[in-house]
This record gives sequence, C-alpha cells and structure tokens, in this order.
Amino acid sequence: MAPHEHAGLLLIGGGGHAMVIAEAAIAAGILLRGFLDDDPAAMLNAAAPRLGGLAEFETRQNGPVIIAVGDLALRRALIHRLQRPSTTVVHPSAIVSPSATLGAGVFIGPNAVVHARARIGDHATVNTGAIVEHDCMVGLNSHIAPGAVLGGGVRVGPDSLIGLGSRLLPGALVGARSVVGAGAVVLRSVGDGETAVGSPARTIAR
Ligand code: JB2
Repeated sequence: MAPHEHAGLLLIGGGGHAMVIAEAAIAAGILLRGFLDDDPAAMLNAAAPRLGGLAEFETRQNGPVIIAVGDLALRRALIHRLQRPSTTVVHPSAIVSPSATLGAGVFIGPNAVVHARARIGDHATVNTGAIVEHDCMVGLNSHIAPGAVLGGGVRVGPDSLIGLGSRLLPGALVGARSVVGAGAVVLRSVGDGETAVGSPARTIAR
C-alpha cells in the first residue's frame, strides 16, 4: 500500500447512503481515501475509488474511517470490527449547537439541526433536514431519517430507526432496536424492539 493511501477518509459501504456521506465530507473539506463494498460495480464518484470488499475492513483501518451503509444490523456488525474511533462528518449546512455533543462516527446531514445539550451517540445518523431539539439523547447507531423531528428531551435508544418525516413529541421515549414508521406521530413511548406507525403511533409488531 502506498503511503498516500493512509491519508483521507475511508467509507465503509458504497451505496446511496455512502454517496450522501461522501458528498457531505467533500463539502466539509474532508479528503476522501476511498470506500469498501463487496459489489465491484459500486461507485461513489471519481474522488473515492473502490479499494476492496468488506473483508478488507481490518487491514484498511490505518486511517480515518466512517461506516456508511444504511442497514442498522450490518452497521452494528461493522461497529464490532472497528479498531479505532471513527470520524464524524457534519455537512456544512447543518446547525449543531455548541452545547450539543456528537459521538465518534456520527453523520449529520445537510440542513439538519441539533439543538442545545442534545447528545448524539457514536455512529448515529441525523439525516437530511432532521431536527433534534434541545436535551434529546440519540443512542448508539440509531438513525434519524430525513425530515424527522424530535421534540425537546426525547430519548431514543441504540439501533433504532426513526422514520422519514416522523414526529416525536417532547419527552417521548423510544427503546432499543425499535422502528418508528414514516410520518408517525409518537405521543409517549415505543418499547424495545417494537415497530410503531401512524398518528398517534401504535405498535404493530414486536
Ligand atoms: O448484507 C450485506 C449488505 N447489505 C448491503 N452484506 C454485505 N456484505 N454488503 C451489503 N450491502 C452493501 O452496502 C451493498 O453492496 C451496498 O453497496 C451497500 C449499501 O447498501 P444499499 O445501497 O442497499 O443502501 P444504502 O445503505 O446505501 O442506503 C440505505 O439506507 C439509507 C439510510 C437506503 O435505504 C437509502 O435509501 C437510505 N437513505
């Protein structure tokens, strides 16, 4: 491996989510090293060459890394293979309060807002245009999909998906490995491993 290949950010995954992260990183002035994906046809852009498959993850961790696949279960498996803290990517159009904290490997998308004292756990995603109000907690590896809104003090456990355009009222609680459907309105809580949809959100699966 040439010395220059150690420089720049390595994206793990080469699909649509990786493309979004790659473009945010470029906009933030972060140099890209390349990406890993098992699909030889995967291609992010000319600035990020495919360097191999996911099997090469261990041997390629000699520089900055971010997990860039969307699937939460695959992400969790990849997190267990990490040998060093991941890089956090914040799109320059996002607003992040100085009193908010972002963990390692977090991605904050374009026009997202993270307000005062919010805590975003390692490897979590606050995707395009999502709003995380003051004092929220977003757990490890959870994904706040585009346009979702978390009112003040909402808590989301690890490995949960908060769907496109959903609304979580202030103080609502979402457990671990839970799913909130697109457009749902959560009034109070969604338990561990539950899927809740609709307005008001009701549990349809456990
Ligand atoms: O099970 C897997 C697997 N699933 C996806 N094993 C292995 N080894 N690789 C897998 N991949 C790889 O992850 C695929 O090769 C693909 O290139 C990459 C990303 O998967 P995909 O293109 O299906 O979706 P994505 O992760 O980029 O985006 C999803 O999540 C985003 C958050 C989509 O649902 C997007 O619409 C969404 N915005």
